[in-house]
Amino acid sequence: MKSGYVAVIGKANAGKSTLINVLVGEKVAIVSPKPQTTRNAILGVLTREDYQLVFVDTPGIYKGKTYLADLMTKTAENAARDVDLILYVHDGHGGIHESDLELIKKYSALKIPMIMAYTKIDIMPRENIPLDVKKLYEEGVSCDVFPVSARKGINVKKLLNALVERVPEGEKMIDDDIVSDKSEKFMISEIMREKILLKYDKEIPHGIAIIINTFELQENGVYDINLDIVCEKANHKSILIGKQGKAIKEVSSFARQDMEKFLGKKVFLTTYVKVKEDWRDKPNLVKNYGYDPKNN
Ligand SMILES: Nc1nc2c(ncn2[C@@H]2O[C@H](COP(=O)(O)OP(=O)(O)OP(=O)(O)O)[C@@H](O)[C@H]2O)c(=O)[nH]1
Ligand SMILES: [Mg+2]
Repeated sequence: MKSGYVAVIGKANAGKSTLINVLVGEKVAIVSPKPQTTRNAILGVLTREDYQLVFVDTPGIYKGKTYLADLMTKTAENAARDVDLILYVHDGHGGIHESDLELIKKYSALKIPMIMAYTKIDIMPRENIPLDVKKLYEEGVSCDVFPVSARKGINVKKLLNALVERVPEGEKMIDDDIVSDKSEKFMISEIMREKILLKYDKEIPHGIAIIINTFELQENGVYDINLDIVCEKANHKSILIGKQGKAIKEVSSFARQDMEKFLGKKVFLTTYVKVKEDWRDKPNLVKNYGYDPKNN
């Protein structure tokens, strides 16, 4: 059979996680319109009779100013080292900039086979696609470029076939029924973070960490989940909570519904908002909150 690791690399917000979720056929990574949604390297596994692709979702490349942002960039760079193939994701509707070409060249220099997904074609003028692809080739991009839309499922199958073709012959690496390397508890904390990314603006969601205190299936079949939402400034806490707790109630309710869907069980969710001044710049806190440079 064909089998291999595929690192999914690209700028922040390019559409990497959305594409992986579509390729794998299950939601293994959260998605939001804000850059820096993904913080860890997350495996998404697609197993069929004759192939197994293990996708490594990575934090988008983004020039951040915090220790956590640097760590995320390192996570992405490290993920691209020991893989069989790189799937470079480019946001087609965002145009082609010098910074895109630089990044593409940087990853091409690793001498690992590469394929490019030129994504979000559903929200751009069709006539720009061949012009952009031509421009990429003229600028020295040598890998195959696949225009796709993850949201509308356009050309995703074609891209998948190409990925399978490019990975080596090998053994199955991961059991059939496993789609992600992350625990249910991890996914629960990510669902909470996703809802915060969707609801709040500016720096607030980027300064959030989720700590799960309790994650327990009770005898009555209801999950008891108790978590802390850690933010980095006192004024962020009051915005998170909102007038008479309205904002936090709303976002917790959205999160609970999604958690119930994910777990297939009722959830009793309790959330607390806490402040840890500038935790994103404090390596020990960053580590405590699950972003360990060694395991990332
Ligand atoms: N119209 C359209 N939107 C898309 C498509 N793919 C992703 N998006 C949107 O683009 C935004 C970013 O998507 P993500 O999948 O979170 O992007 P990412 O590259 O994983 O981002 P980071 O984790 O922050 O690096 C979200 O709002 C998605 O819904 C697509 O094919 N078409
Ligand atoms: Mg992502």
